[in-house]
Amino acid sequence: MFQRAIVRPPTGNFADGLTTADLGVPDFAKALEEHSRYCEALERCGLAVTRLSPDARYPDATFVEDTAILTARGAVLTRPGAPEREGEAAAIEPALRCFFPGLPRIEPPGTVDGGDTCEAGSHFFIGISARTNAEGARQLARHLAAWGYTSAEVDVRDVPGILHLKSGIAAIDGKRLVVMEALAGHPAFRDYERVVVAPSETYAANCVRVNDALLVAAGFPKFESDARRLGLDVIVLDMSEFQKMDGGLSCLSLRF
Ligand code: CIR
Repeated sequence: MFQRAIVRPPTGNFADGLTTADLGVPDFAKALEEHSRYCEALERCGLAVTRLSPDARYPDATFVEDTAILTARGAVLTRPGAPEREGEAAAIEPALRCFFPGLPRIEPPGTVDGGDTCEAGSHFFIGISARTNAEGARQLARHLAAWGYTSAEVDVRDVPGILHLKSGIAAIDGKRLVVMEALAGHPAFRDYERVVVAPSETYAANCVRVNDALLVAAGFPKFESDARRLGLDVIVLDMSEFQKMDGGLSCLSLRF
């Protein structure tokens, strides 16, 4: 069960962040509104939400998930792979140390974005992407192994349309995954029950299990109807402004 989440509302220069989506310029007021609904949803799931101050030095800093990997047994500070975002890890470190005093970090030349890790029970999938390199993945796997977690790498560099591994998969629990169609046949996922997300709805694959609920993005009717059969409380959230900046539901919080 998650008890807490850390979030950082978007800053006024949020639109200056990195993006490959061709969906237009995000509306800041609407992004704030969507972020606040997102925090309310986490609270509805029973989490105490720590809201950090917006950080204008880093337009992408609202995507806090990329700065750390938090587990029930320990946490790792990442080294985000985009040079523009590297400083975000140091910016969030003091807040994380309040909860995780022992906080090893990914060291150069390793890079890891939190969006490339997916925890399914006591197993982690670690994506190799444009942001997470092989050295970063190895360092992370070593930390996880020391805490008794197994892990497997999944190379997503040739999978079109996704930034991070978790742009294309989500864990419902230790046995069930949500997987975009292009990754559904990957050998790493062979032993899991899979809810396959149609190519027209790939963005919906980035859903988030929070205690008894599943947070899903609005606007993806087929996936939403599949999600409603999973036996969870489905909470639908408008993510339009974050999608314009390549961000999804998981990126907006660190849950622990
Ligand atoms: C970036 O390109 O880094 C941000 N604009 C979006 C990061 C999304 N993070 C995530 O999926 N974990």
